[in-house]
Amino acid sequence: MELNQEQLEQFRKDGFLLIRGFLDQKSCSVIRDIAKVHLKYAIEPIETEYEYIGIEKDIYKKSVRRLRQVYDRDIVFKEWMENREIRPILEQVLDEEPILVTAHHNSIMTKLAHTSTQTCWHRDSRYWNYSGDNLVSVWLALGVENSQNGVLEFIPGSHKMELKESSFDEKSFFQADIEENQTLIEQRVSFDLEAGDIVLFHSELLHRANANESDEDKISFVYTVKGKSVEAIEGTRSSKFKEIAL
Ligand SMILES: O=C(O)CCC(=O)C(=O)O
Repeated sequence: MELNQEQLEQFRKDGFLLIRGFLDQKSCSVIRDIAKVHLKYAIEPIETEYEYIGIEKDIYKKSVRRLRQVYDRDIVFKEWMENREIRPILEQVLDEEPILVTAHHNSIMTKLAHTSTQTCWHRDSRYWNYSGDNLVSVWLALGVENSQNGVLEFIPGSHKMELKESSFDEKSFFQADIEENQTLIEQRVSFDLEAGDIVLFHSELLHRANANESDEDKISFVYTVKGKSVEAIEGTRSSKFKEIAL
């Protein structure tokens, strides 16, 4: 499959692109079922809500925010990350050979019912260390995602914006409660997703998500690819995990 010119231009302009119904329902449910087992037993490596927000509450200590390092957990996860159908698309958006990064994302990302917290506005580059910013993440919905259960929200075009340091807090979150950021935040967009929909988004794109206010867990898959010319900076977390040429 390849993107048409309009889709490619949209990705370049907005920094994200939604592709509906990319993965079939059967494959989604196989991935989801395996993910649920890993979530049920909180199989390491994981990130808990506590590790993300730092609030010392038992529910957050027990609540898995994401399963990390999923590439090596199960052949089914690996196969999705090495899916051949998506490769021409990745090559188009990166405009060079795609390399799978396992240091970042490489996750089953959740918003578990009743115990999740919001994800604040950020650029993924806040904790990534590369020689350039030609990195794109692939988000796969494994069920319904909407504003009630914490669907992703994006600020179109923010991947190209030069933003002031004062717009971010000490953890490099784009501050939602200061006047100077409101005009941009008002431009946010989101779209309801169904299992099998994918969203491609640029590493510099501002995005966030609400906590899950529904009674069902939200489970998604996210992995990242970089252009071949982009290099992980030595001595950082970004350089400590393998990369796979697709
Ligand atoms: O919480 C989410 O659903 C999104 C997570 C995210 O954007 C991230 O961890 O970089």
